[in-house]
Amino acid sequence: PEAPSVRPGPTAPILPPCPDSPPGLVGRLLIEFTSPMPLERVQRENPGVLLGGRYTPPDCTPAQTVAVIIPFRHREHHLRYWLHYMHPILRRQRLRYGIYVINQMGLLKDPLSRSLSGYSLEIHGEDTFNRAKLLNVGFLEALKEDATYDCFIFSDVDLVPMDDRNLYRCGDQPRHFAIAIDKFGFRLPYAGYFGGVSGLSKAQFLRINGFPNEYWGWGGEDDDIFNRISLTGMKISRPDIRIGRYRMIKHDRDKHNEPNPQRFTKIKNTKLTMKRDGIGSVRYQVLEVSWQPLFTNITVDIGRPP
Ligand code: UD2
Ligand code: MN
Repeated sequence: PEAPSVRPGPTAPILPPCPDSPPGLVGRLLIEFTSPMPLERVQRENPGVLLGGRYTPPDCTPAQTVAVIIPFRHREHHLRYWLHYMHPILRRQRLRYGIYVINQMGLLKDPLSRSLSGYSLEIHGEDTFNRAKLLNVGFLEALKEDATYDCFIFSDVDLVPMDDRNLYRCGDQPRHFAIAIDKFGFRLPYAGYFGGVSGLSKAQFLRINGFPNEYWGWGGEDDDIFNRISLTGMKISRPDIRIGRYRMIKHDRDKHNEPNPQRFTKIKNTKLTMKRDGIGSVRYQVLEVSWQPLFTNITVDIGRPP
């Protein structure tokens, strides 16, 4: 099937550029994760969002087109809260955007299978998680759907901003959005912290050869990305500490995302590894693309650690 399109048709009126500071933002928001959040309700509350989670402001032309990329596995309950809070925020921010959930699943190798590839069609989700590789996949797959994406926001599924003045846009330097998370006492845990939610323009992302593919399991990949940015002479831009506040949904460590013991040595070698390991070398297999009402789900097999 054809990817859904949000380009205006030939008869669409020419709209003025969207303002730099969108009117109608509300500022500080009340964010809580207690009442259950059915997707039908989220859909009802966001009638302007098109199939695949695409949106274009009705009253102005945005300067950028933003792909929001979420690394994902078995966090449906978090995704429902994320969509509930984020769609209205992104709409108020007057963004043209699409939401891409990159769902890590594997194909079970079945030695008895008669298929040519030697793989059965059984999909499973039990290989070691790899957040940064999923983000690389999201970058490529979003661009396949819409070549006009020029800004990429990478967000954990469990992080919701507490202030809609934290604009999900790209600028002349890579942006770190989640700088004051409740679980860190609303402070930056360390100066080089780049985890949670970050944003790079297409050009900035390509300049650092994307993200590393070789961080399997929990931790270190965000520091490697920070290193890539510093090593290419860019500087991280951050919002005001009073505005970059976030709530993280409380959770335990997932299965198959154990802390990666190699992370400490790996982040010392970014300078050596970033040229060969990145967006230029990512290998994966798309298992399914499905355009849901509030997001595009891309299920991928990204392999397993060597
Ligand atoms: C921290 C960082 C995160 C990343 C991670 C280390 C914060 C707020 N976030 O998150 O950006 O650097 O450490 O890898 O500091 N996920 C799934 N299913 C899984 C496992 C992970 O969907 O089974 C996704 C999901 O989007 C999740 C994200 O990966 O939010 C990060 O994993 P986490 O939330 O378990 O790790 P956390 O909170 O320590
Ligand atoms: Mn988390």
